[in-house]
Amino acid sequence: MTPPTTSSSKDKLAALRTEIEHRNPAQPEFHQAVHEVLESLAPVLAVRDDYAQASLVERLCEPERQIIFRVPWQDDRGRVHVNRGFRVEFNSALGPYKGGLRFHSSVNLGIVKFLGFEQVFKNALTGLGIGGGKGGSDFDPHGRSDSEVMRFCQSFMTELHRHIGAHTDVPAGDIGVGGREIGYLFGQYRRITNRWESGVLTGKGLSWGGSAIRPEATGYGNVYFAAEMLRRRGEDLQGQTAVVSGSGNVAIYTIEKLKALGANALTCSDSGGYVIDDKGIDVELLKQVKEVERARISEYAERRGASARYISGGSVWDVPADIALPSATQNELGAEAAATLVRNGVKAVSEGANMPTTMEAVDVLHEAGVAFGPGKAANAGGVAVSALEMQQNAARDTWTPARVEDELLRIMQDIHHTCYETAERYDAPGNYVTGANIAGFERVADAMLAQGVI
Ligand code: NDP
Ligand code: 2IT
Repeated sequence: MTPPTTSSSKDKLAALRTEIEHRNPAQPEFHQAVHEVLESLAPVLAVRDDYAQASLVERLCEPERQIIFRVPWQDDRGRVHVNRGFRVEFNSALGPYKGGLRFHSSVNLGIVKFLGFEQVFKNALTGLGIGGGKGGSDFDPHGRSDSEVMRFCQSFMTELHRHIGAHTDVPAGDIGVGGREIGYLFGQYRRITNRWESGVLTGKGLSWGGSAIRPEATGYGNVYFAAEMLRRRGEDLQGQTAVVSGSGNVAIYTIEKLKALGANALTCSDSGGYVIDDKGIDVELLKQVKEVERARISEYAERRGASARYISGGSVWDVPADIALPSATQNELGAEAAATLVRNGVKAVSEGANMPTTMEAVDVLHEAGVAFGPGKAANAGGVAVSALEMQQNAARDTWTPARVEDELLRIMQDIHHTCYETAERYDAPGNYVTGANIAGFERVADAMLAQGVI
């Protein structure tokens, strides 16, 4: 038999992509995530015929298990609502399924599958023994009272509890799911199972099994990753300006760490518009508005004084800055926005969100020589500290914030190094997309190969 070449592997991967699109209709985000990974794998398959023989890519693109369930709940006026719940247990070759829950009106099976697929590679890159999964619901928490959110979470967990466990599947937060929701979910799990199984969820409160630095981890980690990319280019964060999108968990702690490392975030955004603050975003005010009051960012601009303006609609990427950290949602940064960033002299783009940059936009950035950190590497700090939370829970231990943050920094530097080296090894110097996809793939593929056809 003739050994595969990069070009014959490319043809096979293209055919596989077509088949996956056909078998998973109407799931554009899942198709996009698969496309982006398969695009990187031809040179690996060309030298690893054993991967091809074992149909590893085919198996990796098919979730191990997909759970869809009804979530009925009552609002404060007694009206009954019916939402849909999802948990996609994508791959457990490296450890229990691990990944967040997203509550957002846009959630559907294709979105959960894209997130679960990304999570498999991201979790492999952390090196911490966690498989990949994702879940959530099309429940929209905006404007819902605390008790409505609690009743929803209780109903969601009433079904989800039978599928999860510290050694099986360990959910956490994502869009619309933060400390409050994890609390309600954990309470219901404990009540139903009569078990203090702290390792079943991560993102818990500090006094009941949570880890220091977990709320901060994704944003802090992304800033560490951006700093590493800049360091490779002989620069650091000192004095750099940044454009940040989003105003939730990831954006807030991105802005906080940028400041701590001498940079200045000029913007934040939500689905209504964006804020530009000439003095730099005041993170304490942002926390007050978003985390305490759960208000909109227009409120931030109103209270901040003359330095800040709220722009309804518009594109946050129009604001000139040295680095960009998209931290809201998928496909929020398209080719046109990328071209604007390049025109404005951006040096690095590092993804806090999952798949915020379209493939066309990534091409624009690569062509212009901009350092681009893909989410599965750059935002892995959140799930990495989740894995550290699981370690602490298993040992009934509590680490100091300094210890967790040291570990986080080391893990982010290690992920950066792995992606950089892997890209070099596969003749794509400086291409962190290639590096992250191949390095994540190799780790999962080797474990799957060793564990047989299952
Ligand atoms: P939050 O719910 O805390 O914040 C989400 C932010 O993004 C809000 O400002 C929200 O604005 C905005 N947003 C959400 N959906 C849209 C949309 N369709 N269009 C425009 N803006 C939108 O979520 P997180 O900060 O936790 O998550 C942000 C991103 O980071 C997501 O892609 C998530 O998958 C990713 N991520 C999160 C991790 C975590 O640990 N939390 C870890 C790794 C990645 P609005 O209120 O108007 O909806
Ligand atoms: O996308 C992500 O990595 C997360 N939402 C965090 C997952 C986790 O299990 O901490």
